[in-house]
Amino acid sequence: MMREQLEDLRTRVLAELEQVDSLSALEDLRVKYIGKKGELTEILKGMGKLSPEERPVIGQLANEIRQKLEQELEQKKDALEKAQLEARLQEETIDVTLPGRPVATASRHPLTQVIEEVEDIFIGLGFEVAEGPEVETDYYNFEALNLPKNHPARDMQDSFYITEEILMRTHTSPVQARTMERKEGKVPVKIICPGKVYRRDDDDATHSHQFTQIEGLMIDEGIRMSDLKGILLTFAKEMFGPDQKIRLRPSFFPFTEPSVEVDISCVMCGGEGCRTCKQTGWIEILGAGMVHPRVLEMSGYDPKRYTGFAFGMGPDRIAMLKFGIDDIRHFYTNDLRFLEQFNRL
Ligand code: FA5
Repeated sequence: MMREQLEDLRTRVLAELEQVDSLSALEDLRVKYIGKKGELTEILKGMGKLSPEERPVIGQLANEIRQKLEQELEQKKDALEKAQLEARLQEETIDVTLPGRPVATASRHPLTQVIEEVEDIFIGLGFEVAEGPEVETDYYNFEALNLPKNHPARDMQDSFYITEEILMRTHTSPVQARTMERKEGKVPVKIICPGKVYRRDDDDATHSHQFTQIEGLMIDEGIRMSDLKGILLTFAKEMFGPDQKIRLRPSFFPFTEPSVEVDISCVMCGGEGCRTCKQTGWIEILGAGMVHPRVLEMSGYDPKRYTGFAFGMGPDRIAMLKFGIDDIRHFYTNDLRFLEQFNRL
């Protein structure tokens, strides 16, 4: 009786196993028939009723059947797992002949490119790069540069004030005073300082309320105006080409005496006269001069012993000339169509 039950169980399990097509169905089958509470266990509960002669025979048969079924189930499991892996590999096959998706790469902003080019030229001439804060005190932005409170020349550079004494710097010149203080009267001082500056200017094609400047400062014994001219001419030739000329026009800055505006021969027409240079053949690129004795004195340098020159240029305008850009606002509106033209891969 029990023998038939066991053999019937084996036949059924083997037949059902044929139909199983998933790992979860296989597990269900295992639990149902040979699991702890499965049908085999149920049948074996009847062992107690068997005669002592029958018991070992049936016991052995039950073990054989269990082993056989476990083996069959294991084999089926391997087969199913293999098939599943195959299917997955098939599904996830990569077609290496498909064109790749382009990787979006960032590039350096055109202004950064120009600033770095200017830095490289001056580093080649022995200058060091210095930096200073964009949120500046009235003292460094104006007073230490010989622009006392209520001085009319302050009108040339209206700013954004945070408090009465703290403002967004209007030029990079405060770094001059900061550097001289840091150097504690030692020479030589030879720095250039690039950075952002802010002015309450009306925005138009050539003016922005936030723009960049690069300050230059050189102090030592015996520095003369001809040194300034030589350095700036070298810079202009390096930046715009060997035929560049420069022109110095008298001007006024409270922190330099004498002061000049420096023009380069027009890079568009070579000095012939065109729209860009308003038919003059010249384009203004920076302000400069010999450091005012009072500025030297305020920052701890003896003006009887030391002299120096300083200049401040606008890289925005230089970049406009270099790349032929007609509106300064393009630099600050973050339009990728504009910026991507300056990718250097
Ligand atoms: C100054 O800012 C002086 N600190 C420069 C200087 C330094 C003179 C050291 C002497 C010694 P100015 O205001 O001219 O000077 O500005 C210098 C340059 O900044 C200009 O030639 C121009 O290229 C640029 N610039 C000025 N205002 C703007 C603006 N609103 N938008 C874009 N560029 C500007």
